[in-house]
Amino acid sequence: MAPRKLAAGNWKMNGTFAALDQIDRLAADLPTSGCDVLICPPATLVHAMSARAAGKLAVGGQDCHAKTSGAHTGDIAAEQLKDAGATHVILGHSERRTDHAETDAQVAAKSLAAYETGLVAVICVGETEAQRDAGETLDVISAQLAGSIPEGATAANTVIAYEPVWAIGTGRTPTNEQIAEVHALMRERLSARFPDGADMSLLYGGSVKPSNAAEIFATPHVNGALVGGASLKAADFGPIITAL
Ligand code: G2H
Repeated sequence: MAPRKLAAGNWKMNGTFAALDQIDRLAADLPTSGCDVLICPPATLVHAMSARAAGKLAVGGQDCHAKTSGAHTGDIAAEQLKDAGATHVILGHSERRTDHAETDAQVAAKSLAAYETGLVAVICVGETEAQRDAGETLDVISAQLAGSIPEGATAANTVIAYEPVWAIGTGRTPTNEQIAEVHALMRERLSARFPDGADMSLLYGGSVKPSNAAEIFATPHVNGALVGGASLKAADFGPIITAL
């Protein structure tokens, strides 16, 4: 099995019910090219979006707790996301790692909770600008992969997103050579550790937009994108999906 192509949108803390109009516009124009399309809205919109998307695209959460229930004010369980219609959940996004001090071990525990619930974990890794400048990128990515992906990961339950922290929401993107270097490392590490690691989908994320999507998608081992700002409007996300 070859890695599946995936165009994933991460709405972050953006969007109210009115934004679901974008889903209607996007769904009306989706290519039938065989790539999967996923949108991860704020938790408040997961249920309504999945009803509105009605099998045309997948809907996911942006985080889940490692536990199934309990006294965890403000958190959400994988089962609750699934109950609302989610099929995926983003885990270990750099904004979670920075704003909520999430560690690799916590990301791995959350990923296990996703697997046990039947959600696909979209596990994010990425270096800071200081780490890249210090020549530590490949070591950082290797350590994050080792620590954030639990045993039991398969090509069916796991997608990996490489998101350089310095490229997120900045309009800056790595060169194709830099993306290729990291994606080749990820493919090598995943293939060495998991029986079907060669088939796991690998996404690039960080300032993907219609004007750079095709070039990024032409990079070896890039099977799609995790798109933030440009996923909020169908007029931007649509061409990115088409480029894949
Ligand atoms: C990186 C990305 C989506 P943006 O966080 O995960 O956001 O495309 O806005 O850089």
